[in-house]
Amino acid sequence: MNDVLPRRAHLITLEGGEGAGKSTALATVRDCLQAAGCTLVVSREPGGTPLAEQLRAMVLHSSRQDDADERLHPSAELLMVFAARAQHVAEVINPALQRGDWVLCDRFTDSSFAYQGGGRGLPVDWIADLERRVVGFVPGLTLWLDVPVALGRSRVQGRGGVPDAIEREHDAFFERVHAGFAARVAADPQRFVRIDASVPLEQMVAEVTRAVNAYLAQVRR
Ligand code: Z5A
Repeated sequence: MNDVLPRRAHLITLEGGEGAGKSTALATVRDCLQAAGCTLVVSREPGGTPLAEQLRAMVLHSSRQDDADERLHPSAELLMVFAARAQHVAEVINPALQRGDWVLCDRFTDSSFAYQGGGRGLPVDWIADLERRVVGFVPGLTLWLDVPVALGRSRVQGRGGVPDAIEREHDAFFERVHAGFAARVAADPQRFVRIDASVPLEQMVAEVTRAVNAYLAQVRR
């Protein structure tokens, strides 16, 4: 499915469940790329442009509580993350790649397969179709920060604040998300590097650094 879409070597994405340590990994990848002299755009999904950030707020802060008058339907959620992505790809990612810059993105299309496909149970072929029509390419490298659901959730529990629409979901949802990521990795093992995110942060940082430097060496060969 994925293998028919071209890769964009200068696009690196980070994926993972809650509490996987994406913030630390993002800073690590950014540092590696900058140390190698790469001109870099750092972005995130959903979001990355003013309009896409508005869509992000609508998706994450919509009421999915049981007592809400109107819930965001899973297919509406999928279309909204892809609407945000369409904007982000057109306004930020494509122009940066065309300039020859690097793009580092905190989450990308794999999150839609994991959350809306795995978590919400929407058909994977819908998502693949949207990916093909709206995006048309896959990253050159995707780091999957793999952490067991219970450990990841325990890390973010003390964070405070009002949980968003996805954070309010139950463990079973996050187990399906995890399985969704694992299926993506299994389907495209050359693009993904699995990072063990259950280890102490310094160890995770070392693993991320190794993976990015190996990738840079391969791309620049
Ligand atoms: N979403 C979607 O549904 N469909 C889509 O297509 C896309 C996204 C693109 C927002 O993403 C939501 O959007 C996300 C999926 C959905 N929902 N969820 N859940 P986000 O990336 O903005 O939100 P997030 O996943 O909740 O990010 P996060 O909580 O910031 O995760 P994190 O970056 O992995 O967590 P962290 O801040 O780096 O770490 C959390 C804490 O754990 C922190 O105190 C760390 O110090 C600690 N930590 C992390 N790693 C370690 C290790 N190794 N040891 C010890 N402590 C650690």
